[in-house]
Amino acid sequence: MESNMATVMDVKRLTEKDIDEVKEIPLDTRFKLENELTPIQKNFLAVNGYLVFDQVASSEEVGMILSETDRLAKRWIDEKTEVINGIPLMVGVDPEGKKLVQRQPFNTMFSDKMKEFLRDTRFEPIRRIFGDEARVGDEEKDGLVFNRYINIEGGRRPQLGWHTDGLRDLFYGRMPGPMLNVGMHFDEITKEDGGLRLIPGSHNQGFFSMCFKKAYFISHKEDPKEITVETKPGDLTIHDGRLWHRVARSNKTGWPSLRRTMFVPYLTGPYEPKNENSKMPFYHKLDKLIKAG
Ligand SMILES: O=C(O)CCC(=O)C(=O)O
Ligand SMILES: [Fe+2]
Repeated sequence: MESNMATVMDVKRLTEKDIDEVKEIPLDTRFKLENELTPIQKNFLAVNGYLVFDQVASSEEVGMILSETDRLAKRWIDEKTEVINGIPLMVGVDPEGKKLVQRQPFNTMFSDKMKEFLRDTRFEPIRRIFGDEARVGDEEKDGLVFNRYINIEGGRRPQLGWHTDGLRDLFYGRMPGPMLNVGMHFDEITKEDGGLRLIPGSHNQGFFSMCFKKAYFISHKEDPKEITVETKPGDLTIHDGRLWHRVARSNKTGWPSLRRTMFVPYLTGPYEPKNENSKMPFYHKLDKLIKAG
């Protein structure tokens, strides 16, 4: 097996025949997660920059995560917590006017059940995509983040503008380090529900277009090359940290527009854990200034 992420994700490692084979596969394919990623799945990831796996978590596990993340959100609102390990909680309102945590970081550091779930052997093939030295980054960057999007008048976060998750590294003037963002989805989402839009293959770009292709977080414009990722509760998605994506606003309003996801990075390179003394990173200050989403 390949030993590092740069090799696995590099489309240059594929032959023309491999690439032609991938181009035959529909972009909305829902793959099955097994003990090992198949060569086709690895090639699809290298060419397109993402994979969608059909229902990797059971309905009991989906229920457990929703109740654990609700418990944490309630606790943080009751305790008036604003920042966790240097990362701000994003708090908006729900359709009844109550506080709604729309983005909460580091969930597994406060929930043993979620921590155990994240380390289940079924996720090992994803970790091993980059070789045995790769790790789940749930104590680094923003940890395991849980998101709640809702479309209501004056809402804080009905959508999220175009971005790549490697933005943080770009601030330091370097190409982002290898990163795979692994997501779980908790609602039945079709195109009219908004949801994840991504541009297949856009991870295979240079530093320049990663910096300037679109206005980070400000642009919400539909792209002719974008695809919609439709999901069912328990689906797992993975995408390269360099892939351009956004979250579109739902056509519905109020509770029917609720969309919940969670994301955690898988990383290689130096281990950089966060704790309660961690400083707020510059990109989160900027995020507040430009009112991302
Ligand atoms: O909710 C999603 O599907 C994507 C969220 C996202 O792209 C992000 O938080 O960086
Ligand atoms: Fe993202």
